[in-house]
Amino acid sequence: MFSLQGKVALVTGAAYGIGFAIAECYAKAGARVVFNCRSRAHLEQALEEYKAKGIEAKGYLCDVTDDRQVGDMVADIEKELGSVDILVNNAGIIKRIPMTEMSAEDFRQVIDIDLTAAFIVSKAVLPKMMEKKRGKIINICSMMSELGRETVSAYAAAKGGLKMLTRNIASEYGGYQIQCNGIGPGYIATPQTAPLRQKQPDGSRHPFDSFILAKTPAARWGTPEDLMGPALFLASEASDFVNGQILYVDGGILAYIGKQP
Ligand code: NAP
Ligand code: GCO
Repeated sequence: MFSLQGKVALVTGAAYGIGFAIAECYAKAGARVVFNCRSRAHLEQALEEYKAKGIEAKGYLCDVTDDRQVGDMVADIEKELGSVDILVNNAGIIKRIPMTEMSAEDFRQVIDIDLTAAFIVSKAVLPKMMEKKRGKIINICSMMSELGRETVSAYAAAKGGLKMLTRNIASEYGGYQIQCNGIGPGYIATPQTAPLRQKQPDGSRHPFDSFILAKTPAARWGTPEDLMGPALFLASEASDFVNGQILYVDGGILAYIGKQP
């Protein structure tokens, strides 16, 4: 039920971090994995790292906000490996800037990568999924699909939008036996969150790091590997009647009011 044997899986932005762990897990479940990123250095290093794990991943230099580059990549995947059975819209960025100081250009860039790109890549793979009458799209959402906090207005707007794009794809294409679900990771230790965990000059924890430990019932940061099981579930036959859901993988953050004083 959890096998991905014979499936082609495209995980965007899987050069490192959460995407890399999801792609690794899919490869171990039998899928042929494809990823993309923007930096050639990241691409080459990732290819080495996949190889070191015994995974034959195919990597593309492709910016997910550019529909021409995405179209070329998807056409090439279809030619080389066959059409995409599983798409994970994982590529994302964050800009932590107070809203009153943020330029509209910065705001648009976050929306472009974290939201519009999921539309662009999904649109590129949907026609073949509709032809085959099966397919899985998994959007990597966030705590910020539900919650706000200081400095992340663009990110929260994008991830809130991505939750609704997920529900809309499920609504619009569910009849083709295509499932579109989201994963909402909690606070996961990756390069994206490294600044929030940086040690203080005196060696103590960053105040945000301590805040997250207190706010998470599991009392730890998540790891990219924590996303493997949920991502496999949503990519496999095991979730064929699950559609339009966001699975929060957050160590319990969203269930918790916070430590009493
Ligand atoms: P990360 O460590 O910063 O990795 C991001 C990946 O996306 C890299 O491979 C990056 O490679 C690629 N990327 C960025 N912009 C791209 C673009 N325009 N086109 C193609 N690739 C692009 O991030 P992460 O922490 O693993 O996060 C992965 C996803 O999970 C993101 O959507 C993030 O918002 C979400 N998320 C993260 C956390 C967390 O706590 N870490 C929690 C919830 C949700 P290049 O730089 O080479 O392009
Ligand atoms: C932040 C973090 C978050 C996480 C994640 C939470 O600055 O608050 O970077 O946004 O990355 O998305 O689920």
